[in-house]
Amino acid sequence: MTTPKKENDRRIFDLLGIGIGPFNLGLAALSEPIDGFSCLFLDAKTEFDWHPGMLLSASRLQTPFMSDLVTMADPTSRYSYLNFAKQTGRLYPFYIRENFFLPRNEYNQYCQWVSKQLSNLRFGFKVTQLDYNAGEGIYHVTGVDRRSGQPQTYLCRKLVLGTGTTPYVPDNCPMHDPRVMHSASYMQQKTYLQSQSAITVIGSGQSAAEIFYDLLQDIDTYGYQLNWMTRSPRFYPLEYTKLTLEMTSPDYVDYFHELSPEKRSRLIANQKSLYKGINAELINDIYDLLYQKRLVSDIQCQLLTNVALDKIETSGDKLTLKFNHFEQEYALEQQTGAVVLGTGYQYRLPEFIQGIKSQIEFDDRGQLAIQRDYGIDIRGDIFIQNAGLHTHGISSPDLGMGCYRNATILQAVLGYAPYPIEDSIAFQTFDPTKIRAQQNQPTSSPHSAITATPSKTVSSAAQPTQHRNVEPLAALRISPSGGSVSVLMAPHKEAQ
Ligand SMILES: Cc1cc2nc3c(=O)[nH]c(=O)nc-3n(C[C@@H](O)[C@@H](O)[C@H](O)COP(=O)(O)OP(=O)(O)OC[C@H]3O[C@@H](n4cnc5c(N)ncnc54)[C@H](O)[C@@H]3O)c2cc1C
Repeated sequence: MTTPKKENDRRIFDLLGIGIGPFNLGLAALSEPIDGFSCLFLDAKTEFDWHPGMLLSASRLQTPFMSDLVTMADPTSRYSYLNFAKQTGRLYPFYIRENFFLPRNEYNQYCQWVSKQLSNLRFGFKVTQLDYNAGEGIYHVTGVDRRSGQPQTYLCRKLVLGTGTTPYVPDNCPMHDPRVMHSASYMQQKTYLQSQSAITVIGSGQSAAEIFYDLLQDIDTYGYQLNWMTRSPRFYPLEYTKLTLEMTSPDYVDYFHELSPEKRSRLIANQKSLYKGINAELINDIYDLLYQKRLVSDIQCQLLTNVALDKIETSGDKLTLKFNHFEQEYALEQQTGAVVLGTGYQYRLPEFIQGIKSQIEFDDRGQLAIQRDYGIDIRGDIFIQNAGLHTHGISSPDLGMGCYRNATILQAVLGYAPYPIEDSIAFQTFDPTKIRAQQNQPTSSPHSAITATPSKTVSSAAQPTQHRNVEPLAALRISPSGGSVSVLMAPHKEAQ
């Protein structure tokens, strides 16, 4: 880390990151080699730990290992997964395993390995307040050291909010009752859950499916009844076909961001199977395990779709769950010992933002108006990670697009692109108006062209010349189609 400059005996960082989940950890790893650029990343946790309540032994990443912290921006970085595998003696086993999808536990170990090598991270520091000194153009980031309980304030010129999403709990769920829990705390509650005579899992996303599968493995050992209820019309798979995966791309972000907020919100509602479904492989594993278990014992299992949870009654020894079946308009009740809510996660603007909220831009619906370069304020000083499902589309929570977003944020902060940014990778064209432009564009090479990217903000902090061996203001434009192949797709309609 480059030491922050001292002004009037105060240390002022060029950039402060709040929250160290995978996205800001990736930004820290990409920032560290940049000469003359001082940054610090803060996290309330005492160490990096990725969704510890969902580190099930059989779970794996839903994105390939190249969705690590740095590779898609800089494949030569020493913070890549492959370097981690090499340094920890795992490269050959990884090679022989021939599986792109890392166990979730291994991804966590990899991130912890990176976090231990970076000098620009500070754990155990919870940010509680942000203020802005307009005269100096400096942000004051105040928080509390969790070990000492002492307050401290850091100063910086730019900010990146990476506080992640929080578990979503429907209003009608009494979380004060210890028998009702969110999937985010599953591993901590597993022993308790397995002591119950009946367990109900609600929801049909990946987390709910993984928990159902995990509990199903032991159903005959513990003898509990296991129920899986969802309001979705079916246990639907995550769509993972290649032309659809092209919608997790800079091209699609461009297209999506240009649409009106109304159109974007309609689209996102129709794209659930692209980011919320269950791995098809896991759905089949669940089926096969149900089949095997039924062969050897009379297991008690109930799977029901189309049922919305109306109420959880907590009086009495058992919980009473009241559901409504959508299609039949039929009310049903279920007695159970404990409930696991696989109801997902949502973004909430952190409380500490209050002091600078007037500088943040919101749309007519009160949602964050996130700019194309992930900026959220009037000056272009504050950037945000993983909060733009409504502005940047399905790639917002995707680990595979983290490097792209971080390279884009760095370009906006520094005024030059320290890492080349691909702006066109898809074979298909999402925006029909671009076809004519592509046809008229001379391409020197069928696979690449260099375009200069105009910079929005020029940092007083780091200068292009100070950076290592990366060309300033260069953005790589890669078009695999070379302009000759074009698959037109209107994403709001089913592809035929
Ligand atoms: C169980 C699970 C599995 C997933 N698997 C995948 C996958 O395989 N592939 C994929 O593409 N995506 C996956 N995702 C989605 C992906 O977006 C998240 O996994 C990822 O963790 C998001 O990273 P983040 O950096 O936004 O935030 P988080 O990982 O949520 O981290 C946010 C951090 O901010 C800190 N923080 C919050 N408030 C403060 C504060 N006031 N002061 C200081 N620190 C603070 C928190 O302590 C936390 O460490 C998964 C999500 C879940 C829940």
